[in-house]
Amino acid sequence: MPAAPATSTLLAEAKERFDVNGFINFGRILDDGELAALSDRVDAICEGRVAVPRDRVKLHSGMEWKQPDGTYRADAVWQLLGLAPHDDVIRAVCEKPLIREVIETLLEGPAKLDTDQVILKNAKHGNEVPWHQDTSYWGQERRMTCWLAIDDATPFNGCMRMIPGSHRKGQLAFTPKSFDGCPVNLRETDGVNEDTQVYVPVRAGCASFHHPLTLHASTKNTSPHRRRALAITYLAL
Ligand SMILES: O=C(O)CCC(=O)C(=O)O
Repeated sequence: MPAAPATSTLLAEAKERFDVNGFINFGRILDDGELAALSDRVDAICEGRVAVPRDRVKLHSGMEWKQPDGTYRADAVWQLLGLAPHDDVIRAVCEKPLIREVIETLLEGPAKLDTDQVILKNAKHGNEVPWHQDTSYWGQERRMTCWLAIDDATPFNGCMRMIPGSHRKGQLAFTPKSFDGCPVNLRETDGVNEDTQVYVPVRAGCASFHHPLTLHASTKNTSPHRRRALAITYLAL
């Protein structure tokens, strides 16, 4: 299925919903061919068939990537960090004009590609991501994230949860927190009330966009279906 053209009406409606909620489920970004190319490239990197700098491939703690027989264990990988400068397929997706157009509409001005990460929740063992605001990692610069699903993301395999309107609360207190299997300390916002949370399922090839102050989280993947997403962040110029 092709991505719909971003008409000015579509973008204006997206901006209106975004300003109220702090996120939008935008719809289709990649056509079927682009999605298949991205999915295959992520598999090829995780399976060691396409080389990228080793320090960009992040592993679950306690798991080895390269096995004694020389093969790679793809499900040891939980994150591919900052691959746009190193991989043409990932870079082409990150620089897709439709993504820039939506982001520049939401930010109300020009922006440049800042970071990219593929976050993998492998079947039955993907990590939990605690409630957080992206500003607790980055500070208050004006950024926008496009969260592009590579597989269908559902409440069963760890889609994002968000708290509508939380982007208007400013920076909230947070605490570093470690999780089983996750080798880095994540930051958890203190005392989040989940009563108004919504699940944000996203079909493969589609994307949500979120404000850096929006409270969001995702649960573990306890399902047999993997959940991979490419989170692309632009910085306002
Ligand atoms: O993919 C996830 O589960 C979390 C992603 C996230 O926190 C983000 O893109 O800011």
